[in-house]
Amino acid sequence: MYQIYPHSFKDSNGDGIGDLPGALSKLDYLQNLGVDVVWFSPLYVSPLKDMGYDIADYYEINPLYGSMDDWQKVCDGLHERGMRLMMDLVVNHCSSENDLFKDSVARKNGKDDWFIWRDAKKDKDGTRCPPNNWGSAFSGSAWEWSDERRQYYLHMFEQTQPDFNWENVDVRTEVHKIMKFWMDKGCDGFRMDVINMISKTPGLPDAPSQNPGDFVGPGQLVFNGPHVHEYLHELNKEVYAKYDPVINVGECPAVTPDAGLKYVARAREELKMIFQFEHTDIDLGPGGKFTPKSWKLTDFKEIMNKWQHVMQDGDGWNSLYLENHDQPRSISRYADDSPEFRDVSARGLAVFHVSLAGTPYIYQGQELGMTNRKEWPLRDCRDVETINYYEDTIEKRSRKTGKTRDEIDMSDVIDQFQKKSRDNARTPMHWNAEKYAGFSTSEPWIPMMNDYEEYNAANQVDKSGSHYEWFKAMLKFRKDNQTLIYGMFESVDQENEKIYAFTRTDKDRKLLIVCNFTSTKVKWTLPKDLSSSRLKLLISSYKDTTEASTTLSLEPRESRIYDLTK
Ligand code: TEU
Ligand code: CA
Repeated sequence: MYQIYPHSFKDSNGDGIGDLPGALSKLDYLQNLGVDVVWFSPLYVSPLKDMGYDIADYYEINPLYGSMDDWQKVCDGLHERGMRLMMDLVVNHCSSENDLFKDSVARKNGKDDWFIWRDAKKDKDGTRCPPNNWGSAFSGSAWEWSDERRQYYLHMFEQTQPDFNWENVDVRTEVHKIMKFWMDKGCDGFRMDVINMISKTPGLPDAPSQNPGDFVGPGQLVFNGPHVHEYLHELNKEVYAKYDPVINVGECPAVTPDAGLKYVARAREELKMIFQFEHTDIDLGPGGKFTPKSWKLTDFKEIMNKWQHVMQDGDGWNSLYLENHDQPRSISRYADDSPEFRDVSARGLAVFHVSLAGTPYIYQGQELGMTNRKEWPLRDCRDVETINYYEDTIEKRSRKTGKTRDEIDMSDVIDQFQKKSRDNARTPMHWNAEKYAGFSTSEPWIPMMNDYEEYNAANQVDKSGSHYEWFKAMLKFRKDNQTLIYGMFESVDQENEKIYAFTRTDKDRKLLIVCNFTSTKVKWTLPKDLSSSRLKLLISSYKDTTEASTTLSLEPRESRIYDLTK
């Protein structure tokens, strides 16, 4: 799977914003890489408060990206090349500019009950306040007052992203209709945004809170709610089951492996895959993603290995992602983006990524070895989550200390933006070494990385030893070695803090994958139960290794695959 973030992929008309004709011109690039399915982040009409995850019209393409005709050309172009198209479906919420919401505000056209409306509460002084203490994912209360309707509506994300009331069967029927509309045109399935948030805890009770008066994330009060499986089973029956074959993946923050399996276990007929968040929440600090938390390799292994086991034991299937449009770049987060180790990190991670059980998802630029930007001063930030967090934090600090904005030290926050901001993934794709990296002929909507002259597609496609060619080779290796697709996963030496090793076994072969997750050389001795096997080296992310003994000397960030059978 390959994810395109349309705003930043390829601009065709020089307005600094990626678009569908741009994407159309790059389909050969994707086919050549070995991609089977392309997932587009939202393309629909949107005011772009949350970059298209706020949909104003589910049945039209955003004119910034082109026309329905352009969409059809991309869809057909993918099919002609043997690839499929996965759209992004954002139906936990829409944009407040959507007519569905406007009608609901006005209590018109039977839409009264399509969103989650509640009367105000009154505090001690009789001042109007929100119905509960839930905080939105993008700072502040999760409730917004409508003067017109004289009620609050729930928005788990930005205030212009009202949550649908899925308990209303008309809402669910409308979602089915939207899906069929696109699938009838040739779309092959959907990545379903925060789909485990569609059923909220009845009564919408307050979340437990240390500081009364603060807004707090409601956690399990909004995730994996009492009706979520019923709604997804119904959706499967009404839509997916009528089209064959289909693809889908549900985005599910805050799921444990056991809860996650319930969405994808084959017999339950809900979804094919989910995106879980445990490995991306690994560095989530006590105050949320912009507060730091250190982690050890064994923490990472524990998470990844748990998911591997739960899915294979429970007849489910994993999605495998290390980065996406919401996450920092994987080299910067899980490996080492310093000049010396960046390239070996990219190569080593690619081997790791394709060797786990599940479907690998590549995010645009990952195949070129793109990293986080080195700094994100506030003026460069574009993401609503990032900007709101800054404003919320500076305001809280100012209230607490009585200092003015200029006097407040925000360097810790700016430092965290460099590590975690979603803008890291959203810098324009690097196509060549020309100005604006061949992404556009005019200044892009978001600052470029400054390393594009070296890290770009023109430098890499068909250039032996490049990241693109390495990724391509790894995807091919995976397809040529079915053991990596269907083989059973087993962890090896799980307590090791430097080496991530595991085996994949089917009836014909046993493969051993060994990844050095440090930037130093590491010697690793095979555990006893494996040491009697004969090792045949199949892959090393370094050029000249031939080593095949029971004690291995791994180079910094090196990954290898051995055949243990022959
Ligand atoms: O993301 C859901 C989600 O959990 C993220 O918002 C997460 O809280 C945040 O990105 C962590 O930094 C999906 C989309 O992928 C995201 O782009 C949207 O902003 C969000 O839903 C709302 O639609
Ligand atoms: Ca454009």
